[in-house]
Amino acid sequence: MASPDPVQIDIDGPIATVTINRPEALNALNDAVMAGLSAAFDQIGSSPARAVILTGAGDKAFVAGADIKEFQGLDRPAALAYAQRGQALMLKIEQFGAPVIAAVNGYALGGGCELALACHLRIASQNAVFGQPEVGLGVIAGFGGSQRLPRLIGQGRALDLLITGRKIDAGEALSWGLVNQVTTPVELLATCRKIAARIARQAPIAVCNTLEVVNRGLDMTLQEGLDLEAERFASTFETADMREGVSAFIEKRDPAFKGQ
Ligand code: DAK
Repeated sequence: MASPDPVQIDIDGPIATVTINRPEALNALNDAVMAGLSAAFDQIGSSPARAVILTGAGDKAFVAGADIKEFQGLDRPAALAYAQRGQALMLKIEQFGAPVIAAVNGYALGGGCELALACHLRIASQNAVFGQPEVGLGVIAGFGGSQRLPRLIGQGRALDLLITGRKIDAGEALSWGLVNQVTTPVELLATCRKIAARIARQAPIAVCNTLEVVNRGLDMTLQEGLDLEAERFASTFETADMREGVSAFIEKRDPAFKGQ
């Protein structure tokens, strides 16, 4: 019997849902899942989807980390290649042309927390658990956690997770700004769909430019970031969507954006 796809994609109008489907291993990121995720974002990139929801199958885990069983036997060059491959996947998600919402439905540990960090918004269910327990395995975060976590929640809180390996619950994650919102497990996907639908009603080029300016701006001086913002602001004046948005406001109607 063929094994089920490790990553499932469902595209429903403007909203794509990507589900990591390895619940028996708490959706740990093995080779097949990482390749499946990369292919999923390629496929969605050439679809009309305007927002993506990323979640894990089952009710226990978003992703419980990189697959620890695949670490055995890795030597230093192989570990470097492994980290670079994981980092490339996280960058692909972070630089995706439409917002990606992590629907965190349980454990988000190690590479799973890093995957959530690469997404643009994080919505957690009350049973979500976050942590970077790598130091307890004798390794360090290798998929961008040491860089994205301090950028998001500050150096002190990031180091608290990264060097103690302790886990925090959804409430603490919310109070730290690690997640945007907490819901009941039952309401998690519906909440994410509502947010995705709202994003999908906005002008897609403007949303995409905003993601780029915010993400790239974090690595720039203030002046460089302002220059990039001004350039992208000006470029939206060449879009049909900008003319539609302004006309709709003046005519007191909802805009119909085409992504052009
Ligand atoms: N990898 C592989 N299998 C995993 C897994 C993981 N990360 N997490 C869970 N599983 C598997 C378990 O082995 C078990 O499989 P069987 O024994 O049934 O075959 C199944 O999922 C169910 O797990 P448990 O029986 O343990 O379930 P519990 O409810 O009792 O416990 C738990 C849940 C999440 C507390 C526990 O499973 C756990 O502690 N899991 C490991 C969490 C963890 O340490 N995650 C961080 C992984 S390290 C790098 C690149 C990347 C990274 C580091 C370096 N470089 C190359 C430099 C990233 C590292 C990580 O992500």
